[in-house]
Amino acid sequence: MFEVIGERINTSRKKVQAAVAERDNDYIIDDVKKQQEAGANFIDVNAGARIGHETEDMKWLIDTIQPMATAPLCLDSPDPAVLEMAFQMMEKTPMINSISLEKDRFDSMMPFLDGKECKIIALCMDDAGMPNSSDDIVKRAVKLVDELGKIKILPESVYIDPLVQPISTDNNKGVMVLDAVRDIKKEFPTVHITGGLSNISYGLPQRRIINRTFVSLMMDAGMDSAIIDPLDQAIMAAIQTADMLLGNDNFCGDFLKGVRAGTILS
Ligand code: THG
Repeated sequence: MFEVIGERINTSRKKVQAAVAERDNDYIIDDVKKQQEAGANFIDVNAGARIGHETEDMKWLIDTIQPMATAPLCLDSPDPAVLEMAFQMMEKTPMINSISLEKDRFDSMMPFLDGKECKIIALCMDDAGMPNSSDDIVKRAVKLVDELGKIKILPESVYIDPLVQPISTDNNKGVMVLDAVRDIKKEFPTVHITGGLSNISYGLPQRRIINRTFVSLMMDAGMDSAIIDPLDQAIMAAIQTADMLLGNDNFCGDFLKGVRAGTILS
């Protein structure tokens, strides 16, 4: 089953930032409900945008969301200390977003993850920066899966984020990540592939058609999860349709259910 990580609870979004600053529980609760109703399997929570307030904002968001959410949370921060604090508050097994091969981050994440039950997003990023080739992405993914295996985090709990880059800067960036995803799935059939998609269309007009065409291609390559806005009905319909076309929808049942519910339109 394709897993949708709902991205809306992120203080880089102006309305969420205002709601967090005002401690407006109702706004946050209502948004999470909408994401769940639209099919979010995880709720991403990112409090990184109010500089100097991340720890207290994250704590408040978790206190607000955790009692009402039916979906598990995806704790989103580059700061291992924030992730550790957030993890300690969890009542259900969360997803942690993220670890990478950047030395400082890697060295503080590994001891904290050791022995924990969680799903983990692993970014194909290291101290040299973003990957420059398909091989670069694959090598980093292999290293991440191997290292996480040493602390007993199995491939089926690992969500590799190959880091999608803008096609507007280099027309090879689409094929580069698609090829990498195929190779990673060949090496580790049970590992998950996730990530944000909207970077692909950065710098171009009509971004949503690019994003939803790209997600269909990524799904053929092996992507089985994405960090997206589940209230974007067109991308959700593209995902459901691609899932059916890839043979993952028995008797086209979910597709037909979506059509009857009015969420899948041509
Ligand atoms: N990989 C992983 N985690 C991630 C990302 C990723 N977490 C953060 C981000 N990328 C995904 N989340 C969001 C959340 C909100 C928006 C985009 C990505 C968003 N952006 C508006 C825009 O781009 O137009 C601006 C928002 C506003 O100002 O309201 O909404 O890649 N592992």
